[in-house]
Amino acid sequence: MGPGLVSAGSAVLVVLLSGLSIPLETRADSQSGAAVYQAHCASCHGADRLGAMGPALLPENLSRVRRVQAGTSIAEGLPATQMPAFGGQLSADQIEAVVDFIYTPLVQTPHWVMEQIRASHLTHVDTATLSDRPLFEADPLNLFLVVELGDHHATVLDGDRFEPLHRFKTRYALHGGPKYSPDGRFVFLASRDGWISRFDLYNFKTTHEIRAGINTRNLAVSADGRTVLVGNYLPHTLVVLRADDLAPLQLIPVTDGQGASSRVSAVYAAPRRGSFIAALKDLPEVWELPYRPAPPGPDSVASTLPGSPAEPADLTVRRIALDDYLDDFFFDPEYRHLIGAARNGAGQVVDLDQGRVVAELDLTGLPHLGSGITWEWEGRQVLVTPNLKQGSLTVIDMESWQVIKRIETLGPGFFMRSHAASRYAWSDVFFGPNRDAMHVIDKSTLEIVKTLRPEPGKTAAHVEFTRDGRYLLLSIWDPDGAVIVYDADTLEEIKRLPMNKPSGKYNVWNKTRYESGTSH
Ligand code: DHE
Repeated sequence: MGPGLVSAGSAVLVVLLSGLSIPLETRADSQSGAAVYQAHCASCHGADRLGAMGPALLPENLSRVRRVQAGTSIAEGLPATQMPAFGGQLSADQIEAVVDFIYTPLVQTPHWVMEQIRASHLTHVDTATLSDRPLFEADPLNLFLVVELGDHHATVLDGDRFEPLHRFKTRYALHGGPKYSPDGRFVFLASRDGWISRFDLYNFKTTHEIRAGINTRNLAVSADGRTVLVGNYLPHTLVVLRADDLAPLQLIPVTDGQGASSRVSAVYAAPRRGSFIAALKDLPEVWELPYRPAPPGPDSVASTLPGSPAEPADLTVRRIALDDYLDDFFFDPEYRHLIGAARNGAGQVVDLDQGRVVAELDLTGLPHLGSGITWEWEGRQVLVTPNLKQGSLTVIDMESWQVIKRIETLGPGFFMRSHAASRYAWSDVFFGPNRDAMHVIDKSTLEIVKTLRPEPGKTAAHVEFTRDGRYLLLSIWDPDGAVIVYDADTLEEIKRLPMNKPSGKYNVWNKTRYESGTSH
């Protein structure tokens, strides 16, 4: 559900947001800023400034952005985001006015407390009536969920026959990878406006929903399948939910204990540590939140520990101090190291056991570590990451943390993918004139061996492999788009399925098994 403007045109705007009622009284000197905002910014950032497709624009969420930088971003756009340049349409005075406006506090600080979270909880079906076997003929572990951003739907795809099995409406503007329960039956989806949905893939039904925040980043599911953790931009909170029915269990304010609070950059499950990791945007800290003792070995990654208590326990926070902020990050396969980068490109390696920074990384531009993948190269493990600002991929030795190679590409990229069974890695060119190109990299030579242009003029992005790694799906990121199936070895096109701006695609097996070639 998107935020709705109920009354506009006066100095006091009132917004109703499924339970949120916020007077948006603005100071007289920001009136023209308010008008410019409504005309040019509201469609993405929300009429209420609480975020929609774009992030919330409030002083508490702009603490790291100087006013002059905000003005530059409005005039020139912001690299690696959907933020366009308005310099051609707005005068310098108008830009200044809108900057004033977004730095003006709302009369009432928006809050979304436990009582409101609890009141938003929805049960859509009586789960006792649901089948515990799939109601379709297909391998349930080789399904794909394809998010179609164009009309806010998701398609469930049979990963063997490449046929759609079901299509359903999602909340407005899903963002971040949906996360599966360890058995692959349930998928958890997060929308930018805070709604968390639990969808049953065996029965094709949304079972429960809850609004965990006003402007949400993403969610993570614990490896034992019992707990969901949600990270928010607004308010500055983490929300713990019971995975069985999304009942809210705990609300954790994200503060340093001395008056400063922070947006959450992202949350992840670190299965072998038995914990969640939360990266913070406005505090130079990373938080670890253990939910149970770490399981004994790699095979127990997706299992429930015998003797686990019936209710997930309260999470406690272990704080790890950093040298810099973490805007984007990546884990090594053992979840021992966290490799993080700030938006200025500085990279640091945090040893999560020791709780300290152990290496600096020679990164430039804006590395997109969240889309990095690992593979073995000449007897060592390498991390390869696209760059949101530069036309290159960075190959990093994961023992020495030295950069081995920068692979030149046709432009900045967003997503990378491979599979243990494939000799190739795929990397898109998401930005610029070559955004219709997709590079194929030979993992043994670290060279681009082929550049495909699946639909000239339309963005080609985001690849995901089938469970066995023999085929892969690629998005044509356009309302009149498609998911294209390729043979991972011959690189030949196999099939084209029309879709409405398909963004990410998520294979149940690869996600629940933490396949090294995909994001987690
Ligand atoms: Fe994303 C994942 C952050 C803009 C599409 N994006 C993520 C994750 C983070 C992140 C931290 C990992 C969470 C997860 O998967 O659980 N994204 C950011 C930003 O900071 C940024 C640059 C600005 C913002 O608006 O928040 C940003 N992202 C975008 C887009 O503009 C994209 C292209 C379109 C959209 O949906 O808004 C986009 N992001 C995605 C997708 C994933 C994602 C498809 C999941 C990738 C995956 O394969 O797992």
